[in-house]
Amino acid sequence: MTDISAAAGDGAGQAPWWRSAVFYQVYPRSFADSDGDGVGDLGGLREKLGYLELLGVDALWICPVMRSPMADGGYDVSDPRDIDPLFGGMAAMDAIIAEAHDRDMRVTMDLVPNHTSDRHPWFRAALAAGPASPERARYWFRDGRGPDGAEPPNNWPSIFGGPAWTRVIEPDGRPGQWYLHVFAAEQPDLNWENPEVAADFEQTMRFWLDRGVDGFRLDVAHGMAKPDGLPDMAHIPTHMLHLDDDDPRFNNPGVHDLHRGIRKIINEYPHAVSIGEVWVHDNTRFGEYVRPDELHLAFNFRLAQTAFEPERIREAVDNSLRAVSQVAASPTWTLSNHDIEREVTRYGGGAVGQARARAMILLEMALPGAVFVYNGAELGLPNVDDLPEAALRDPTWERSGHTERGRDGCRVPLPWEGDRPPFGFTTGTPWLPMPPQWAGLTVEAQLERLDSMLSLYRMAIELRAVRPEFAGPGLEWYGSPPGCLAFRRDGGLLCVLNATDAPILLPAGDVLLTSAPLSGRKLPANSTAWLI
Ligand code: TEU
Repeated sequence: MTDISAAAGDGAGQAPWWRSAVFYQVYPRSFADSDGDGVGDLGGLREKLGYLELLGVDALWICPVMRSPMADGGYDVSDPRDIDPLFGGMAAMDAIIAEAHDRDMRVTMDLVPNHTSDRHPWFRAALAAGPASPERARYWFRDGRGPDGAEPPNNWPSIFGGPAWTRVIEPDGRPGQWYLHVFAAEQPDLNWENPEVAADFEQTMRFWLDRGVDGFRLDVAHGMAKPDGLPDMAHIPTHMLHLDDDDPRFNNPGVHDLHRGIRKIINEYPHAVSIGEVWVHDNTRFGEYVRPDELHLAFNFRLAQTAFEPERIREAVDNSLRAVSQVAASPTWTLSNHDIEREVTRYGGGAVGQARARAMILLEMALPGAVFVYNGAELGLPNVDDLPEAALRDPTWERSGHTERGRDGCRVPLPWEGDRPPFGFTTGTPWLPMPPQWAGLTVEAQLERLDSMLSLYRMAIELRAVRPEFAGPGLEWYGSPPGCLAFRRDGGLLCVLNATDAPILLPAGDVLLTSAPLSGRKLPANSTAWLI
């Protein structure tokens, strides 16, 4: 393997590379297109690795690129050990691994253990084999309720809307059993109680680790175990984002044994990291996922769910630190991803949204732990909320009966250069339309401007990597005026955020970086300063 795998950082006393890494999340469909079909691909990513090196990120997290019919943007996998031709096939992935490593960047892949595509050979075989077959035992097939089995086996809704069950036509041509899909009908849930499922996942992990990847983001890591008897839900959530911790579809205790099994395998690859997508509110339950023999890291979404209000931000930070400190794990920070409205929009949009997103990225980069940057955040892209209905691709749109537009608004392709769509993203027609107003947000427009979002990200990432003031796992809150926040890192960095609508006087110290220009020693509204 290349030398960066050798320098794994797991030797005696050395912190593992991922503990305070900046990960860059690539949503491949939307990053860069190399073949003109309008959908981003690994060839496009390869051409932009120099850009990511310039940005200064330590690692990539590449959303699913395995073979898929693309019913959910690749989260419906029909062959987990091959790269979809849409993304350039296996050769393109091998090139990414090699060239990213040459540039000292780690490569992590998104794996989808909770479900497969309905076109996966296992699911096709399950349909053909009929009830009570070993083929069906890899999924959750059940008879329906009601006299003729015409009602779903329980009342669970799918996260994307509609019931979480679909009835199949049996080999004899009659309507028969139902299968469980917590997400789209094209994503049948796997039954992890079946040892074949774990064995196959082991093969998948080894396949990629042996090819040189540095770890995985595990999709729906909190959903892989199902409760005994698949009981009805007590409360049906009205919106897919408002899930509570007692939702029987997620966070069942059996999930921890599954993560222990996964960790045992990953431990054979000491440089590799496992990062779980874990949606759970309670700290103790969150901490359970990152115990020493489970996941290395888990996404904590508190900050991404927090308004631009100092008390709430402080609570979110404290909460995330507490959740991991109970089990001596590392915190993770994220402001957005491919499922969440972009932060510029969340913080109010326009100039205020931009200013606050700038302030928040400095706050986030000042925190101890790993940081995840979603592609396009470094350009200050807003959500695109006016996509024409005909353009929407998220399965949520159809499944919700056109009541929820879904997540396409945060997945619009990245603008690279030029003054009109498709801004160098593709030579063809982008899979989602790109707003003409993004001319000022292209990489080209921002690269040379010191006051751009892109330059702020570059400076913040570099300072975070090289300055000793960012050392240490802890932080201490400082007294600060109402509407402000201030904390000091063990290494001495002081981070001050001004969320009031007026300038504040900075405390003593040398200014390392600010998210907005100072006037004298005054930090403007909606901005953050780093002092040493
Ligand atoms: O998301 C799992 C998940 O729980 C989210 O779907 C979330 O509740 C929803 O997106 C509302 O924001 C993961 C992936 O991140 C997502 O893109 C996939 O669609 C989903 O799994 C199914 O694989």
